[in-house]
Amino acid sequence: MKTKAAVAIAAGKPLEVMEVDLDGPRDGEVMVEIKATGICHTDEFTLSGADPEGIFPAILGHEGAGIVVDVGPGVTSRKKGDHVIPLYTPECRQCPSCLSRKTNLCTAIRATQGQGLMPDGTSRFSVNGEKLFHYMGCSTFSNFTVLPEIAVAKVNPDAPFDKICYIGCGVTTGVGAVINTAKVEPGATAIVFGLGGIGLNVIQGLRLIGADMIIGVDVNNDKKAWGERFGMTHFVNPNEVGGDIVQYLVNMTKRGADQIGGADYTFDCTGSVKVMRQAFESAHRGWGQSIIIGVAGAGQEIATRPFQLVTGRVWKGTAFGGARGRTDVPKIVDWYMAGKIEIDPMITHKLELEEINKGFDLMREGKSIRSVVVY
Ligand code: NAD
Ligand code: AHE
Ligand code: ZN
Repeated sequence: MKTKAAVAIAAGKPLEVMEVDLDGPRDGEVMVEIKATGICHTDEFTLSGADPEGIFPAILGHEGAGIVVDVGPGVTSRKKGDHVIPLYTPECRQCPSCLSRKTNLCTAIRATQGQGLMPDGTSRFSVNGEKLFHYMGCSTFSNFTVLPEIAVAKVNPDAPFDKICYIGCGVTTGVGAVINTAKVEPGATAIVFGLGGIGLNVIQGLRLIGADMIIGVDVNNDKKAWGERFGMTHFVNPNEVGGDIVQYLVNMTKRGADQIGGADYTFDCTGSVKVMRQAFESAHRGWGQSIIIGVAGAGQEIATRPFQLVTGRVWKGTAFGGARGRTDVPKIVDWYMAGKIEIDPMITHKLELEEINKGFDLMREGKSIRSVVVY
């Protein structure tokens, strides 16, 4: 069949909206009509050429919601008409990682997914006979896409697609980093570096869990009001502190008789390795945990003095907020429907597919929290 898609022809080039060919679902696969998709910074990361797994021409997008319109042979867990969210972190419940109960990083299809292919090693997308690659197993910048059934979460059919698409990455990543990865406890102190589409969801996750002091750090002063809107208690612009940002934050978080500063939990939501170090070193001596959420480009490395770890700080990372997609994503949709978490105010722009490059520009300029393309 034919479908409309925004194609990433090459790194650093604007997406091109065109009609492409899409083959039907094969064994264990479903076809989904994508109704809405968010634009995440990771799409920009890959489009920029910084992603070592970046492969072109490809159909990007990994933050979608839609309806199952066709199922391939052998599909048992999904049916036509199901409302679903595609999962770039699938949940097969059978691989050693799923069975370990220690991680959400299902390995069932990770190898082919990273090569831009379906699990059988082929692509369902082409244009004029030329293969187009899938992206993160999702390719939500296409009106119709094909996914393995283990990579779709079935969700409440009353939930609006143009909001819950954000649960396909940003919301789950931010809230999940707090709940699943850091396991923040009520009364904790936390510092969130980068108040974009991910950082604001970390902040609302911290509010949900009952953290006391929630410090937001961003180089863009417009983000102060955004952070406060979702529960941030203090804002710091590192360019305005007139000294070392780590020392400044450590002083801000001093408490107790020994007056040792540092936060119980810190989160990098920028993708800058320099900021990752600042976040780590702002964690409390003895127990502070720092969670890396941001994704950094090929060749970039993190550094710190080993002393920082010797003295009890813990450096962790998280993908998709540690969420097990088929199990956890429907619950997060229900939390949204019950008013426990907010999404609507973070969706600052709604676009048509033809305007998708404007969505990338708004993100690069720091003018959007989330742009959502509605098909
Ligand atoms: P975004 O562009 O919406 O937000 C980034 C924010 O960081 C902006 O507000 C920007 O002003 C701020 N910032 C930039 N440099 C800074 C600095 N030096 N100090 C403080 N703040 C700074 O991006 P996003 O969609 O929120 O994504 C954030 C990062 O998370 C990206 O690297 C993205 O690829 C990554 N990400 C990771 C996962 C995961 O599963 N680990 C999931 C989604 C996104
Ligand atoms: N391809 C990149 C890695 C990018 C990355 O870490 N992606 C996150 C999700 S970001 C969503 O916006 C992720 O899920 N990582 C786990 C995984 O298996 O990819 C690179 O650096 O090679
Ligand atoms: Zn994302």
